[in-house]
Formats: sequence, structure tokens, C-alpha cells
Amino acid sequence: MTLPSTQRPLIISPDTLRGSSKDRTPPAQALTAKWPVLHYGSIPKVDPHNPDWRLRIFGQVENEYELTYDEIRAMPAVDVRCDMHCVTHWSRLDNVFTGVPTRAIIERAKPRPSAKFVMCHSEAGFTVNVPLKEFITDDCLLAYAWDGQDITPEHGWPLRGLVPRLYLWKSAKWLRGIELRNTDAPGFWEQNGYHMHGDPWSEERFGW
Ligand SMILES: Nc1nc2c(c(=O)[nH]1)N[C@H]1C(S)=C(S)[C@@H](COP(=O)(O)O)O[C@H]1N2
Ligand SMILES: [Mo]
Repeated sequence: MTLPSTQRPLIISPDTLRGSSKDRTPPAQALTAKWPVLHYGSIPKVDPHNPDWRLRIFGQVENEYELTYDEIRAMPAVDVRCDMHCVTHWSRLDNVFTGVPTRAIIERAKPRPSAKFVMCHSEAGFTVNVPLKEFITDDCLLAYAWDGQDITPEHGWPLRGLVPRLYLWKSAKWLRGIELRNTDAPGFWEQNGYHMHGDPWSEERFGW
């Protein structure tokens, strides 16, 4: 589906303002024009209009709630221009994603003061951990479109997290739940040796 070109706010992810493309490329990364596909396992067949599909927000919050896919698509959306950095050494500059700001989703849940971390839960049990503060910066989305078109299934349709200041493995494809936690815990790739935080500028690739 092509998105109507009504005006949405455009958020510029700050790392895109570092200067030349060289300045914008973190250490030991190479630029690519293509968008590679990487994930563990097979691409899940997701029907977001199946009554079982819900996005669940739960954990250390006053107001646990669920959203249907139509409710998410009806929420105020923004565009984010950002660079993507994969731990496998490719970076892709100037991507425009469309979706709902994570901050709006999280605020509605009324996080308890104890909530400090997020665990994203995806289809087939995939998980990824992100500090709450870094999950709700302006450039973080629950994204459903890229370059004006629905994200393709291999890139995470119907809904993926987008945390552009961290390595791309922190951006969960096929998202189904957001858990707020008072303690950090390793997600899927972190249990397999990836870094708990994942800042591409300080090469937080592996190890804790
Ligand atoms: N659900 C899910 N999301 C995931 C992964 C995965 O295995 N499962 N892999 C992560 C990794 S390691 C990377 S590098 C990016 C790749 O996103 P892309 O295929 O859209 O480039 O997705 C991330 N999100
Ligand atoms: Mo990755």
C-alpha cells in the first residue's frame, strides 16, 4: 500500500547530521545502497487482521493495554530520516521510515518509576533489550513503512521496532509486545554474545 502523501512531521535522527557520508559512517562499517535482509529463522507469516494479532504493552506500567493493527495504523504517524548500521559491517544512509513514535505508545502505558528497560517481543519468541530512555527518543518508531511503502515481510512487516541510534539488531522485526522492566536482561542475540547496549559509534558489537 502506498501511503497518502499527507504531511506528517519529519524527524531527523541526529546521527544523520554528523557531516559527510564518511562522517556519518561508524568505525569499521561500509556503506551499501541495497538493504540486506538478516534474521534468525524463517520469515513468519503474519496476518495482523487475525483477531489473535495484538500489540501488547505490559510489565512495569500502571496501564497495561493492547492495540489492534488498525488502531496502530490510525494513530498519529511521523516520518523518521535515519541511518542504519548493522553489526555485520554494512550501513545504509538516509532511510525514511513511517510509523508511530514509541514515546506515544509507552506514555499511554504510564510507566512506573521502576521501569528502566524495554524488552521487545516478536513472533517466534525473538526478543531484544533496549534501555527505556533510548527506546523513546524522538527518532524511535514502531514502523510499518519504509520509503513510502509498507515494509516488506522480510524486513519486518506488519510492524517493526526502529531504534536508529543503536545497531540494527536492536530494531525488532515482526513486533508483538513491549515489556517494561526494572532490570536489564539479554534478548535473543545478546544471549548469543551480542552486546547488551549496541552503540555503533563505540563499536559495542559483542560481549557485555
Ligand atoms: N524478529 C527479529 N527481528 C530481528 C532479528 C531477528 O532475528 N528476528 N534480527 C536482527 C538483526 S541481527 C538485524 S541485523 C536486523 C536486520 O534487519 P533487516 O533484515 O531489515 O536489514 O534485524 C534485527 N531484528
Ligand atoms: Mo544482525
